[in-house]
Amino acid sequence: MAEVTKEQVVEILEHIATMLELKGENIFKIRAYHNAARGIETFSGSLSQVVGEGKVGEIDGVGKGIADRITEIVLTGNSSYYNILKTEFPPGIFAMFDIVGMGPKKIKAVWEQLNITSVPELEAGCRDGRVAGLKGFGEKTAANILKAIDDAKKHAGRFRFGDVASDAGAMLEDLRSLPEVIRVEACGSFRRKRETCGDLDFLVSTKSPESVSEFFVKHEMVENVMAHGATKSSVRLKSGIQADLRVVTDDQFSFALNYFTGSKEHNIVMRQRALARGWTLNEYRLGLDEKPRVTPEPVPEIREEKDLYRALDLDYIEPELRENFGEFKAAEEHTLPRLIELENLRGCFHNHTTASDGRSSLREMAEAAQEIGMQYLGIADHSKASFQAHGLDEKRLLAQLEEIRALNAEYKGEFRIFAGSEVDIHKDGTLDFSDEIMSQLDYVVASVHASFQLPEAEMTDRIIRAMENKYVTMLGHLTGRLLLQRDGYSVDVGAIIDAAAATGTIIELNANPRRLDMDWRHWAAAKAKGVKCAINPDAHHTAQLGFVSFGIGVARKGWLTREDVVNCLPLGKIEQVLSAKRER
Ligand code: DGT
Ligand code: CA
Ligand code: CA
Ligand code: ZN
Repeated sequence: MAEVTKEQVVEILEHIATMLELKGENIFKIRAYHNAARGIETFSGSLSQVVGEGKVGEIDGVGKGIADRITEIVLTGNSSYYNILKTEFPPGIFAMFDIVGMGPKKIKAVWEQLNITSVPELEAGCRDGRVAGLKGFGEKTAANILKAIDDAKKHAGRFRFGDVASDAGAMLEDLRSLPEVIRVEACGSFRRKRETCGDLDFLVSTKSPESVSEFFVKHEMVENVMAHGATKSSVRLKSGIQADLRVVTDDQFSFALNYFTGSKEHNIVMRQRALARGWTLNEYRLGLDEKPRVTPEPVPEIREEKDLYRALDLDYIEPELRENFGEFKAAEEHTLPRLIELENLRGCFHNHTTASDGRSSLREMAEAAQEIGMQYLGIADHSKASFQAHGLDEKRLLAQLEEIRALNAEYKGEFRIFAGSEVDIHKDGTLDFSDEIMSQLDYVVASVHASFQLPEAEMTDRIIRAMENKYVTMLGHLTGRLLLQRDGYSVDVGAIIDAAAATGTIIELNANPRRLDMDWRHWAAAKAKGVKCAINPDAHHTAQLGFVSFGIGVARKGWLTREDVVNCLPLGKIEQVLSAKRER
Protein backbone atom coordinates (compact mmCIF):
# COMPACT_ATOMS: atom_id res chain seq x y z
CA MET A 1 0.00 0.00 0.00
CA ALA A 2 1.26 3.45 -0.87
CA GLU A 3 1.61 5.80 2.04
CA VAL A 4 -1.48 7.71 3.17
CA THR A 5 -0.94 11.36 2.32
CA LYS A 6 -1.37 14.27 4.70
CA GLU A 7 -4.17 15.56 2.47
CA GLN A 8 -6.10 12.32 2.97
CA VAL A 9 -5.73 12.48 6.74
CA VAL A 10 -6.73 16.15 6.78
CA GLU A 11 -9.78 15.40 4.68
CA ILE A 12 -11.02 12.67 7.01
CA LEU A 13 -10.45 14.88 10.06
CA GLU A 14 -12.31 17.76 8.43
CA HIS A 15 -15.19 15.47 7.50
CA ILE A 16 -15.42 14.20 11.04
CA ALA A 17 -15.53 17.80 12.31
CA THR A 18 -18.30 18.57 9.85
CA MET A 19 -20.35 15.59 10.93
CA LEU A 20 -19.91 16.45 14.60
CA GLU A 21 -21.10 19.93 13.79
CA LEU A 22 -24.17 18.51 12.04
CA LYS A 23 -24.84 16.41 15.10
CA GLY A 24 -24.70 19.55 17.22
CA GLU A 25 -21.76 18.28 19.28
CA ASN A 26 -19.87 20.38 21.74
CA ILE A 27 -17.81 23.13 20.09
CA PHE A 28 -14.56 22.08 21.79
CA LYS A 29 -14.78 18.60 20.39
CA ILE A 30 -15.37 20.01 16.91
CA ARG A 31 -12.54 22.47 17.25
CA ALA A 32 -10.21 19.69 18.36
CA TYR A 33 -10.65 18.02 14.96
CA HIS A 34 -10.15 21.28 13.08
CA ASN A 35 -7.00 21.98 15.09
CA ALA A 36 -5.68 18.50 14.45
CA ALA A 37 -6.34 18.93 10.72
CA ARG A 38 -4.43 22.24 10.76
CA GLY A 39 -1.62 20.59 12.68
CA ILE A 40 -1.28 17.78 10.14
CA GLU A 41 -1.52 20.23 7.23
CA THR A 42 1.42 22.23 8.50
CA PHE A 43 3.43 19.33 9.93
CA SER A 44 6.62 19.05 7.92
CA GLY A 45 7.84 15.59 9.01
CA SER A 46 6.85 12.09 7.87
CA LEU A 47 3.53 10.82 9.23
CA SER A 48 4.46 7.16 9.03
CA GLN A 49 7.60 7.91 11.00
CA VAL A 50 5.80 9.65 13.88
CA VAL A 51 3.23 6.85 13.88
CA GLY A 52 6.04 4.31 14.09
CA GLU A 53 7.57 6.17 17.01
CA GLY A 54 4.19 6.60 18.73
CA LYS A 55 4.63 10.36 18.71
CA VAL A 56 1.55 11.54 16.81
CA GLY A 57 0.32 13.32 19.95
CA GLU A 58 3.37 15.58 19.81
CA ILE A 59 2.29 17.18 16.54
CA ASP A 60 1.01 20.74 17.11
CA GLY A 61 -2.75 20.82 17.64
CA VAL A 62 -3.18 17.05 17.94
CA GLY A 63 -4.72 15.85 21.20
CA LYS A 64 -4.50 12.38 22.71
CA GLY A 65 -7.80 10.92 21.48
CA ILE A 66 -7.32 12.22 17.96
CA ALA A 67 -3.75 10.93 17.87
CA ASP A 68 -5.18 7.40 18.03
CA ARG A 69 -7.57 8.15 15.18
CA ILE A 70 -4.74 9.54 13.06
CA THR A 71 -2.60 6.50 13.80
CA GLU A 72 -5.39 4.25 12.56
CA ILE A 73 -5.79 6.29 9.37
CA VAL A 74 -2.07 6.22 8.64
CA LEU A 75 -1.82 2.49 9.30
CA THR A 76 -5.01 1.34 7.54
CA GLY A 77 -5.96 4.20 5.21
CA ASN A 78 -9.30 4.31 6.98
CA SER A 79 -11.02 5.33 10.21
CA SER A 80 -13.61 3.10 11.87
CA TYR A 81 -14.98 6.07 13.83
CA TYR A 82 -15.44 8.00 10.61
CA ASN A 83 -17.17 5.07 8.91
CA ILE A 84 -19.61 4.65 11.80
CA LEU A 85 -20.34 8.38 11.95
CA LYS A 86 -21.09 8.42 8.24
CA THR A 87 -23.89 5.88 8.64
CA GLU A 88 -25.80 8.38 10.77
CA PHE A 89 -26.30 10.73 7.82
CA PRO A 90 -28.23 10.51 4.57
CA PRO A 91 -25.52 10.24 1.89
CA GLY A 92 -26.85 13.21 -0.14
CA ILE A 93 -26.37 15.63 2.70
CA PHE A 94 -22.64 16.16 2.19
CA ALA A 95 -23.12 17.51 -1.33
CA MET A 96 -24.93 20.45 0.25
CA PHE A 97 -21.62 21.66 1.66
CA ASP A 98 -20.51 22.43 -1.90
CA ILE A 99 -23.27 25.02 -2.22
CA VAL A 100 -21.88 28.45 -1.36
CA GLY A 101 -23.56 29.79 1.76
CA MET A 102 -24.64 26.40 3.10
CA GLY A 103 -22.70 25.70 6.28
CA PRO A 104 -23.37 23.10 8.98
CA LYS A 105 -25.93 25.29 10.79
CA LYS A 106 -28.10 25.85 7.73
CA ILE A 107 -27.80 22.25 6.59
CA LYS A 108 -28.83 21.07 10.03
CA ALA A 109 -31.83 23.42 9.99
CA VAL A 110 -33.19 22.31 6.59
CA TRP A 111 -32.54 18.67 7.44
CA GLU A 112 -34.22 18.69 10.86
CA GLN A 113 -37.06 21.05 10.09
CA LEU A 114 -37.85 20.29 6.46
CA ASN A 115 -36.36 16.80 6.10
CA ILE A 116 -34.23 18.06 3.20
CA THR A 117 -31.28 15.70 2.68
CA SER A 118 -29.93 16.45 -0.80
CA VAL A 119 -29.22 19.31 -3.20
CA PRO A 120 -32.26 18.60 -5.45
CA GLU A 121 -34.52 18.63 -2.38
CA LEU A 122 -32.91 21.86 -1.26
CA GLU A 123 -33.60 23.38 -4.67
CA ALA A 124 -37.25 22.33 -4.50
CA GLY A 125 -37.55 23.74 -0.98
CA CYS A 126 -36.15 27.08 -2.15
CA ARG A 127 -38.60 27.23 -5.06
CA ASP A 128 -41.73 26.40 -3.08
CA GLY A 129 -41.03 28.84 -0.26
CA ARG A 130 -40.42 26.32 2.53
CA VAL A 131 -36.77 27.33 2.94
CA ALA A 132 -37.64 31.04 3.00
CA GLY A 133 -40.15 30.31 5.78
CA LEU A 134 -37.53 28.82 8.11
CA LYS A 135 -36.43 30.89 11.06
CA GLY A 136 -33.19 32.68 10.19
CA PHE A 137 -33.56 32.16 6.43
CA GLY A 138 -36.01 34.49 4.60
CA GLU A 139 -36.63 35.28 0.92
CA LYS A 140 -33.20 36.72 0.27
CA THR A 141 -31.32 33.74 1.70
CA ALA A 142 -33.50 31.31 -0.26
CA ALA A 143 -32.82 33.27 -3.47
CA ASN A 144 -29.08 33.25 -2.76
CA ILE A 145 -29.13 29.50 -2.20
CA LEU A 146 -30.97 28.98 -5.50
CA LYS A 147 -28.42 31.10 -7.31
CA ALA A 148 -25.60 29.11 -5.69
CA ILE A 149 -27.23 25.84 -6.76
CA ASP A 150 -27.44 27.16 -10.32
CA ASP A 151 -23.78 28.13 -10.25
CA ALA A 152 -22.82 24.70 -8.95
CA LYS A 153 -24.80 23.00 -11.73
CA LYS A 154 -23.04 25.02 -14.39
CA HIS A 155 -19.76 23.59 -13.22
CA ALA A 156 -20.82 20.04 -12.50
CA GLY A 157 -18.22 17.53 -13.51
CA ARG A 158 -15.24 19.86 -13.47
CA PHE A 159 -12.48 20.03 -10.87
CA ARG A 160 -10.16 22.81 -9.81
CA PHE A 161 -6.57 22.26 -10.95
CA GLY A 162 -5.37 22.65 -7.38
CA ASP A 163 -7.72 19.91 -6.19
CA VAL A 164 -6.49 17.31 -8.69
CA ALA A 165 -2.80 18.22 -8.80
CA SER A 166 -1.74 15.88 -6.01
CA ASP A 167 -3.70 12.92 -7.49
CA ALA A 168 -2.17 13.57 -10.89
CA GLY A 169 1.31 13.89 -9.43
CA ALA A 170 0.97 10.69 -7.40
CA MET A 171 -0.31 8.69 -10.37
CA LEU A 172 2.47 10.01 -12.59
CA GLU A 173 5.09 9.13 -10.06
CA ASP A 174 3.71 5.62 -9.56
CA LEU A 175 3.51 4.97 -13.31
CA ARG A 176 7.02 6.33 -13.77
CA SER A 177 8.33 3.93 -11.17
CA LEU A 178 7.24 0.88 -13.19
CA PRO A 179 10.30 -0.67 -14.82
CA GLU A 180 8.36 -1.44 -18.02
CA VAL A 181 7.31 2.18 -18.53
CA ILE A 182 9.50 4.04 -21.02
CA ARG A 183 7.91 7.50 -21.07
CA VAL A 184 4.92 8.89 -19.18
CA GLU A 185 3.13 12.24 -19.07
CA ALA A 186 -0.15 13.74 -17.90
CA CYS A 187 -1.71 15.37 -20.98
CA GLY A 188 -4.94 17.30 -21.63
CA SER A 189 -6.05 20.38 -19.73
CA PHE A 190 -3.86 19.34 -16.81
CA ARG A 191 -0.66 19.66 -18.84
CA ARG A 192 -1.94 22.92 -20.29
CA LYS A 193 -2.47 24.18 -16.68
CA ARG A 194 -6.09 25.10 -17.20
CA GLU A 195 -7.76 26.48 -14.07
CA THR A 196 -10.16 23.53 -14.07
CA CYS A 197 -9.97 20.03 -15.52
CA GLY A 198 -12.79 17.81 -16.80
CA ASP A 199 -10.71 14.66 -16.49
CA LEU A 200 -7.07 13.57 -16.27
CA ASP A 201 -5.35 12.08 -19.33
CA PHE A 202 -2.32 9.90 -18.69
CA LEU A 203 -0.10 8.66 -21.50
CA VAL A 204 2.48 5.91 -21.26
CA SER A 205 4.84 4.28 -23.74
CA THR A 206 5.86 0.70 -23.04
CA LYS A 207 6.44 -2.72 -24.55
CA SER A 208 4.09 -4.31 -21.99
CA PRO A 209 0.74 -2.53 -22.38
CA GLU A 210 -1.27 -5.14 -20.45
CA SER A 211 0.75 -4.93 -17.28
CA VAL A 212 0.75 -1.11 -17.24
CA SER A 213 -3.03 -0.99 -17.81
CA GLU A 214 -3.52 -3.56 -15.08
CA PHE A 215 -1.47 -1.47 -12.68
CA PHE A 216 -3.52 1.63 -13.55
CA VAL A 217 -7.00 0.15 -13.02
CA LYS A 218 -5.89 -1.50 -9.76
CA HIS A 219 -4.25 1.62 -8.36
CA GLU A 220 -5.37 2.39 -4.82
CA MET A 221 -6.67 5.84 -5.80
CA VAL A 222 -9.21 4.18 -8.11
CA GLU A 223 -12.84 4.08 -6.99
CA ASN A 224 -14.28 2.16 -9.94
CA VAL A 225 -13.23 1.03 -13.40
CA MET A 226 -15.26 2.17 -16.40
CA ALA A 227 -13.16 0.63 -19.17
CA HIS A 228 -10.17 -1.67 -19.12
CA GLY A 229 -8.29 -2.51 -22.32
CA ALA A 230 -4.65 -3.02 -23.25
CA THR A 231 -4.24 0.45 -24.76
CA LYS A 232 -7.17 2.42 -23.36
CA SER A 233 -8.59 2.45 -19.85
CA SER A 234 -10.86 4.79 -17.90
CA VAL A 235 -11.40 4.91 -14.18
CA ARG A 236 -13.01 7.16 -11.62
CA LEU A 237 -10.67 8.15 -8.82
CA LYS A 238 -11.78 8.36 -5.21
CA SER A 239 -11.52 12.13 -5.44
CA GLY A 240 -14.34 11.99 -8.02
CA ILE A 241 -12.39 12.88 -11.15
CA GLN A 242 -12.26 10.54 -14.14
CA ALA A 243 -8.81 9.48 -15.35
CA ASP A 244 -8.01 8.04 -18.77
CA LEU A 245 -4.91 6.06 -19.62
CA ARG A 246 -3.55 5.65 -23.14
CA VAL A 247 -0.79 3.17 -23.73
CA VAL A 248 1.31 3.46 -26.90
CA THR A 249 4.62 2.28 -28.34
CA ASP A 250 7.56 4.57 -27.85
CA ASP A 251 7.55 5.43 -31.60
CA GLN A 252 4.03 6.77 -31.18
CA PHE A 253 4.67 8.62 -27.95
CA SER A 254 5.45 12.12 -29.30
CA PHE A 255 2.39 12.10 -31.57
CA ALA A 256 0.09 10.85 -28.84
CA LEU A 257 1.58 13.30 -26.36
CA ASN A 258 0.93 16.16 -28.73
CA TYR A 259 -2.57 15.03 -29.64
CA PHE A 260 -3.77 14.30 -26.10
CA THR A 261 -2.27 17.50 -24.74
CA GLY A 262 -4.51 19.49 -27.07
CA SER A 263 -6.20 21.79 -26.98
CA LYS A 264 -8.53 20.53 -29.64
CA GLU A 265 -8.28 23.94 -31.33
CA HIS A 266 -4.48 23.73 -31.28
CA ASN A 267 -4.57 20.20 -32.71
CA ILE A 268 -6.71 21.29 -35.63
CA VAL A 269 -4.14 23.88 -36.71
CA MET A 270 -1.31 21.35 -36.30
CA ARG A 271 -3.12 18.91 -38.56
CA GLN A 272 -3.81 21.60 -41.16
CA ARG A 273 -0.14 22.54 -41.20
CA ALA A 274 0.77 18.90 -41.81
CA LEU A 275 -1.75 18.64 -44.68
CA ALA A 276 -0.38 21.83 -46.20
CA ARG A 277 2.98 20.05 -46.42
CA GLY A 278 1.57 16.91 -48.02
CA TRP A 279 1.56 14.94 -44.76
CA THR A 280 -1.07 13.58 -42.41
CA LEU A 281 -0.87 13.93 -38.65
CA ASN A 282 -2.84 11.95 -36.09
CA GLU A 283 -2.32 10.68 -32.56
CA TYR A 284 0.00 7.87 -33.74
CA ARG A 285 2.13 9.22 -36.57
CA LEU A 286 3.17 11.83 -39.05
CA GLY A 287 3.00 10.22 -42.50
CA LEU A 288 2.67 10.93 -46.19
CA ASP A 289 -0.80 12.04 -47.26
CA GLU A 290 -2.48 9.64 -49.68
CA LYS A 291 -3.68 12.49 -51.85
CA PRO A 292 -1.17 15.23 -51.11
CA ARG A 293 -2.01 18.80 -52.07
CA VAL A 294 1.65 19.55 -52.69
CA THR A 295 4.65 17.42 -53.57
CA PRO A 296 5.73 16.44 -50.08
CA GLU A 297 9.20 16.49 -48.64
CA PRO A 298 10.21 13.20 -47.01
CA VAL A 299 8.70 12.87 -43.55
CA PRO A 300 11.37 13.77 -40.99
CA GLU A 301 12.14 11.57 -38.03
CA ILE A 302 10.26 12.63 -34.89
CA ARG A 303 11.62 11.56 -31.51
CA GLU A 304 10.22 14.33 -29.35
CA GLU A 305 7.49 16.94 -29.51
CA LYS A 306 10.12 19.56 -30.36
CA ASP A 307 10.88 17.63 -33.57
CA LEU A 308 7.23 17.71 -34.54
CA TYR A 309 7.00 21.49 -34.14
CA ARG A 310 10.23 21.92 -36.11
CA ALA A 311 8.86 19.70 -38.90
CA LEU A 312 5.87 22.03 -39.15
CA ASP A 313 8.18 25.10 -39.29
CA LEU A 314 7.37 26.20 -35.78
CA ASP A 315 9.41 27.01 -32.70
CA TYR A 316 8.53 24.71 -29.81
CA ILE A 317 5.24 25.78 -28.21
CA GLU A 318 5.00 25.20 -24.45
CA PRO A 319 1.88 23.21 -23.41
CA GLU A 320 0.43 26.16 -21.48
CA LEU A 321 0.24 28.21 -24.69
CA ARG A 322 -1.59 25.61 -26.78
CA GLU A 323 -4.99 27.27 -26.84
CA ASN A 324 -4.88 28.68 -30.39
CA PHE A 325 -4.52 32.10 -28.79
CA GLY A 326 -1.87 33.42 -31.18
CA GLU A 327 0.84 30.87 -30.45
CA PHE A 328 1.18 29.75 -34.07
CA LYS A 329 1.91 33.20 -35.44
CA ALA A 330 4.46 33.81 -32.68
CA ALA A 331 6.06 30.39 -33.19
CA GLU A 332 6.41 31.08 -36.92
CA GLU A 333 7.89 34.51 -36.33
CA HIS A 334 10.19 33.31 -33.53
CA THR A 335 8.58 35.72 -31.07
CA LEU A 336 7.32 33.28 -28.43
CA PRO A 337 8.26 34.58 -24.99
CA ARG A 338 10.58 32.75 -22.63
CA LEU A 339 7.96 31.86 -20.01
CA ILE A 340 8.42 32.52 -16.31
CA GLU A 341 9.39 29.56 -14.09
CA LEU A 342 8.84 28.87 -10.41
CA GLU A 343 12.57 29.23 -9.76
CA ASN A 344 12.40 32.87 -10.87
CA LEU A 345 10.29 33.99 -7.90
CA ARG A 346 12.09 35.77 -5.07
CA GLY A 347 9.17 36.63 -2.78
CA CYS A 348 5.44 37.37 -2.69
CA PHE A 349 3.12 39.99 -1.27
CA HIS A 350 -0.40 38.99 -0.33
CA ASN A 351 -0.27 36.87 2.82
CA HIS A 352 -2.24 36.72 6.05
CA THR A 353 -1.28 35.92 9.63
CA THR A 354 -3.11 35.08 12.84
CA ALA A 355 -3.60 38.85 13.27
CA SER A 356 -6.53 38.58 10.82
CA ASP A 357 -7.86 35.28 9.44
CA GLY A 358 -4.56 33.47 8.88
CA ARG A 359 -3.57 30.44 10.92
CA SER A 360 0.18 30.92 11.17
CA SER A 361 1.96 33.66 13.08
CA LEU A 362 4.03 36.38 11.50
CA ARG A 363 7.24 34.66 12.52
CA GLU A 364 6.06 31.26 11.26
CA MET A 365 5.15 32.76 7.91
CA ALA A 366 8.52 34.49 7.63
CA GLU A 367 10.42 31.33 8.51
CA ALA A 368 8.41 29.24 6.06
CA ALA A 369 9.11 31.76 3.30
CA GLN A 370 12.84 31.54 4.02
CA GLU A 371 12.67 27.76 3.99
CA ILE A 372 11.31 27.73 0.46
CA GLY A 373 14.04 30.09 -0.65
CA MET A 374 12.23 33.41 -0.71
CA GLN A 375 14.23 36.55 0.01
CA TYR A 376 11.23 38.53 1.18
CA LEU A 377 7.65 38.14 2.26
CA GLY A 378 4.89 40.72 2.08
CA ILE A 379 2.29 40.61 4.83
CA ALA A 380 -1.15 41.99 3.99
CA ASP A 381 -3.67 41.17 6.67
CA HIS A 382 -7.27 42.31 6.24
CA SER A 383 -8.34 45.83 7.13
CA LYS A 384 -11.06 46.71 9.65
CA ALA A 385 -14.04 46.66 7.23
CA SER A 386 -13.48 42.90 6.81
CA PHE A 387 -14.67 42.32 10.35
CA GLN A 388 -15.66 38.68 9.61
CA ALA A 389 -11.97 38.08 8.84
CA HIS A 390 -10.94 39.86 12.04
CA GLY A 391 -9.54 42.77 10.02
CA LEU A 392 -7.02 45.04 11.74
CA ASP A 393 -7.88 48.58 12.81
CA GLU A 394 -5.27 51.34 12.73
CA LYS A 395 -3.97 50.56 16.17
CA ARG A 396 -3.44 46.85 15.57
CA LEU A 397 -1.96 47.55 12.13
CA LEU A 398 0.64 49.92 13.58
CA ALA A 399 1.42 47.40 16.31
CA GLN A 400 2.01 44.76 13.60
CA LEU A 401 4.27 47.24 11.81
CA GLU A 402 6.41 47.47 14.95
CA GLU A 403 6.52 43.71 15.20
CA ILE A 404 7.68 43.48 11.59
CA ARG A 405 10.40 46.04 12.15
CA ALA A 406 11.67 44.10 15.14
CA LEU A 407 11.77 40.85 13.15
CA ASN A 408 13.54 42.58 10.27
CA ALA A 409 16.18 43.80 12.69
CA GLU A 410 16.72 40.18 13.72
CA TYR A 411 17.14 39.09 10.10
CA LYS A 412 19.89 41.69 9.57
CA GLY A 413 19.05 42.29 5.92
CA GLU A 414 19.31 38.65 4.86
CA PHE A 415 15.55 38.38 4.62
CA ARG A 416 12.90 41.02 4.76
CA ILE A 417 9.25 41.23 5.69
CA PHE A 418 7.43 44.00 3.86
CA ALA A 419 4.68 45.56 5.94
CA GLY A 420 1.48 45.91 3.99
CA SER A 421 -2.25 45.59 4.31
CA GLU A 422 -5.06 44.14 2.22
CA VAL A 423 -7.15 47.28 2.38
CA ASP A 424 -10.85 46.99 1.61
CA ILE A 425 -12.19 49.08 -1.25
CA HIS A 426 -15.43 50.58 0.05
CA LYS A 427 -18.57 50.61 -2.06
CA ASP A 428 -17.81 54.16 -3.25
CA GLY A 429 -14.16 53.43 -4.09
CA THR A 430 -12.72 55.06 -0.98
CA LEU A 431 -10.26 52.99 1.02
CA ASP A 432 -10.53 51.50 4.49
CA PHE A 433 -7.39 53.32 5.73
CA SER A 434 -6.38 56.96 5.43
CA ASP A 435 -3.42 58.04 3.30
CA GLU A 436 -1.66 58.97 6.52
CA ILE A 437 -1.84 55.36 7.73
CA MET A 438 -1.06 53.79 4.35
CA SER A 439 1.97 56.02 3.91
CA GLN A 440 3.58 54.27 6.87
CA LEU A 441 3.35 50.88 5.17
CA ASP A 442 5.74 49.47 2.58
CA TYR A 443 2.88 48.70 0.19
CA VAL A 444 -0.88 48.19 -0.07
CA VAL A 445 -3.02 45.54 -1.75
CA ALA A 446 -6.52 46.95 -2.40
CA SER A 447 -9.38 44.46 -2.72
CA VAL A 448 -13.14 44.28 -3.01
CA HIS A 449 -14.67 42.08 -0.30
CA ALA A 450 -18.28 43.33 -0.15
CA SER A 451 -21.04 44.91 -2.27
CA PHE A 452 -20.45 42.45 -5.11
CA GLN A 453 -23.79 43.24 -6.73
CA LEU A 454 -22.97 46.69 -8.12
CA PRO A 455 -23.71 47.22 -11.82
CA GLU A 456 -20.63 46.85 -14.02
CA ALA A 457 -20.05 50.56 -14.62
CA GLU A 458 -20.25 51.37 -10.93
CA MET A 459 -18.01 48.47 -9.97
CA THR A 460 -15.45 49.53 -12.57
CA ASP A 461 -15.48 53.16 -11.36
CA ARG A 462 -15.21 52.00 -7.77
CA ILE A 463 -12.06 49.98 -8.45
CA ILE A 464 -10.49 52.62 -10.68
CA ARG A 465 -11.05 55.22 -8.00
CA ALA A 466 -9.15 53.02 -5.55
CA MET A 467 -6.31 52.54 -8.04
CA GLU A 468 -5.99 56.31 -8.40
CA ASN A 469 -4.77 56.48 -4.81
CA LYS A 470 -0.98 56.63 -4.94
CA TYR A 471 -0.63 54.34 -1.94
CA VAL A 472 -2.44 51.48 -3.64
CA THR A 473 0.51 49.46 -4.88
CA MET A 474 -1.47 46.57 -6.30
CA LEU A 475 -5.01 45.44 -6.95
CA GLY A 476 -6.02 42.16 -5.23
CA HIS A 477 -8.08 39.36 -6.86
CA LEU A 478 -9.61 41.54 -9.57
CA THR A 479 -12.97 39.80 -10.13
CA GLY A 480 -13.51 38.09 -6.78
CA ARG A 481 -14.42 34.83 -8.52
CA LEU A 482 -14.33 31.50 -6.70
CA LEU A 483 -13.68 28.83 -9.31
CA LEU A 484 -16.60 26.42 -9.81
CA GLN A 485 -18.50 28.22 -7.04
CA ARG A 486 -19.07 31.87 -7.69
CA ASP A 487 -18.67 33.94 -10.84
CA GLY A 488 -16.67 37.11 -10.44
CA TYR A 489 -18.56 40.36 -10.07
CA SER A 490 -19.24 42.32 -13.22
CA VAL A 491 -16.31 44.56 -14.00
CA ASP A 492 -14.83 45.95 -17.21
CA VAL A 493 -11.45 44.23 -17.14
CA GLY A 494 -10.18 46.20 -20.15
CA ALA A 495 -10.89 49.49 -18.40
CA ILE A 496 -9.17 48.25 -15.23
CA ILE A 497 -6.09 47.29 -17.23
CA ASP A 498 -6.02 50.74 -18.82
CA ALA A 499 -6.35 52.36 -15.41
CA ALA A 500 -3.57 50.15 -14.02
CA ALA A 501 -1.32 51.30 -16.86
CA ALA A 502 -2.24 54.95 -16.36
CA THR A 503 -1.78 54.93 -12.57
CA GLY A 504 1.18 52.55 -12.36
CA THR A 505 -0.79 50.05 -10.29
CA ILE A 506 0.37 46.43 -10.27
CA ILE A 507 -2.33 43.80 -10.86
CA GLU A 508 -2.18 40.73 -8.67
CA LEU A 509 -2.32 37.22 -10.03
CA ASN A 510 -3.94 35.63 -6.99
CA ALA A 511 -2.49 32.12 -6.98
CA ASN A 512 -4.95 30.60 -4.52
CA PRO A 513 -6.23 27.64 -6.59
CA ARG A 514 -9.82 28.65 -5.82
CA ARG A 515 -9.26 32.07 -7.38
CA LEU A 516 -6.51 32.23 -10.05
CA ASP A 517 -7.61 35.80 -10.59
CA MET A 518 -6.84 37.78 -12.81
CA ASP A 519 -7.62 35.11 -15.37
CA TRP A 520 -4.91 33.95 -17.81
CA ARG A 521 -6.90 35.21 -20.79
CA HIS A 522 -6.31 38.85 -19.80
CA TRP A 523 -2.61 38.91 -19.07
CA ALA A 524 -1.42 39.35 -22.65
CA ALA A 525 -3.50 42.55 -22.90
CA ALA A 526 -2.13 43.79 -19.56
CA LYS A 527 1.42 43.02 -20.59
CA ALA A 528 0.95 44.84 -23.92
CA LYS A 529 0.02 47.97 -21.96
CA GLY A 530 3.03 47.65 -19.70
CA VAL A 531 1.08 46.58 -16.61
CA LYS A 532 3.12 44.53 -14.13
CA CYS A 533 1.98 41.38 -12.38
CA ALA A 534 2.53 40.19 -8.80
CA ILE A 535 2.03 36.46 -8.25
CA ASN A 536 0.61 36.21 -4.73
CA PRO A 537 -0.41 33.06 -2.85
CA ASP A 538 -2.95 34.81 -0.58
CA ALA A 539 -1.60 32.34 1.97
CA HIS A 540 -3.56 31.85 5.18
CA HIS A 541 -1.00 29.46 6.60
CA THR A 542 2.57 28.51 5.92
CA ALA A 543 1.79 25.53 3.67
CA GLN A 544 -0.20 27.79 1.35
CA LEU A 545 2.89 29.76 0.35
CA GLY A 546 3.28 26.86 -2.10
CA PHE A 547 0.22 28.14 -3.98
CA VAL A 548 2.63 30.29 -5.99
CA SER A 549 3.24 27.25 -8.20
CA PHE A 550 -0.38 27.42 -9.39
CA GLY A 551 0.14 31.12 -10.08
CA ILE A 552 3.18 30.29 -12.19
CA GLY A 553 1.02 27.95 -14.32
CA VAL A 554 -1.49 30.72 -14.95
CA ALA A 555 1.23 33.32 -15.59
CA ARG A 556 2.74 30.98 -18.19
CA LYS A 557 -0.69 30.57 -19.78
CA GLY A 558 -0.82 34.37 -19.87
CA TRP A 559 2.49 34.49 -21.83
CA LEU A 560 4.31 36.21 -18.93
CA THR A 561 8.08 36.26 -18.53
CA ARG A 562 10.15 36.97 -15.46
CA GLU A 563 10.38 40.61 -16.56
CA ASP A 564 6.60 40.97 -16.33
CA VAL A 565 6.32 39.73 -12.76
CA VAL A 566 7.61 42.07 -10.05
CA ASN A 567 8.23 39.43 -7.45
CA CYS A 568 10.98 37.96 -9.61
CA LEU A 569 13.05 40.96 -8.56
CA PRO A 570 15.54 40.35 -5.79
CA LEU A 571 15.75 42.21 -2.52
CA GLY A 572 17.50 45.47 -3.27
CA LYS A 573 15.52 46.02 -6.48
CA ILE A 574 11.97 45.27 -5.41
CA GLU A 575 11.85 48.20 -2.94
CA GLN A 576 12.02 50.70 -5.78
CA VAL A 577 9.06 49.06 -7.54
CA LEU A 578 6.99 49.22 -4.35
CA SER A 579 7.62 52.93 -3.89
CA ALA A 580 7.55 53.94 -7.57
CA LYS A 581 3.89 54.94 -7.62
CA ARG A 582 4.20 57.09 -4.50
CA GLU A 583 7.05 59.02 -6.05
CA ARG A 584 5.36 59.72 -9.39
P1 DGT B 1 -10.96 18.72 -20.15
O1 DGT B 1 -10.68 17.30 -19.91
O2 DGT B 1 -12.36 19.01 -20.49
O3 DGT B 1 -10.46 19.61 -19.07
O4 DGT B 1 -10.11 19.20 -21.44
P2 DGT B 1 -9.04 18.39 -22.29
O5 DGT B 1 -8.39 19.38 -23.17
O6 DGT B 1 -8.15 17.62 -21.39
O7 DGT B 1 -9.94 17.47 -23.20
P3 DGT B 1 -10.16 15.89 -23.27
O8 DGT B 1 -9.79 15.19 -22.02
O9 DGT B 1 -11.54 15.71 -23.76
O10 DGT B 1 -9.19 15.45 -24.43
C1 DGT B 1 -7.79 15.49 -24.28
C2 DGT B 1 -7.18 16.03 -25.53
O11 DGT B 1 -7.43 15.13 -26.62
C3 DGT B 1 -7.75 17.35 -26.01
O12 DGT B 1 -7.14 18.44 -25.36
C4 DGT B 1 -7.42 17.32 -27.46
C5 DGT B 1 -7.56 15.86 -27.82
N1 DGT B 1 -8.88 15.64 -28.41
C6 DGT B 1 -9.94 15.07 -27.82
N2 DGT B 1 -10.99 15.03 -28.67
C7 DGT B 1 -10.57 15.60 -29.82
C8 DGT B 1 -11.17 15.87 -31.09
O13 DGT B 1 -12.35 15.57 -31.33
N3 DGT B 1 -10.41 16.46 -32.03
C9 DGT B 1 -9.12 16.82 -31.81
N4 DGT B 1 -8.43 17.42 -32.78
N5 DGT B 1 -8.51 16.59 -30.64
C10 DGT B 1 -9.22 15.99 -29.66
CA1 CA C 1 -8.83 15.97 -19.95
CA1 CA D 1 -10.00 12.72 -21.46
ZN1 ZN E 1 -8.87 39.22 -0.23
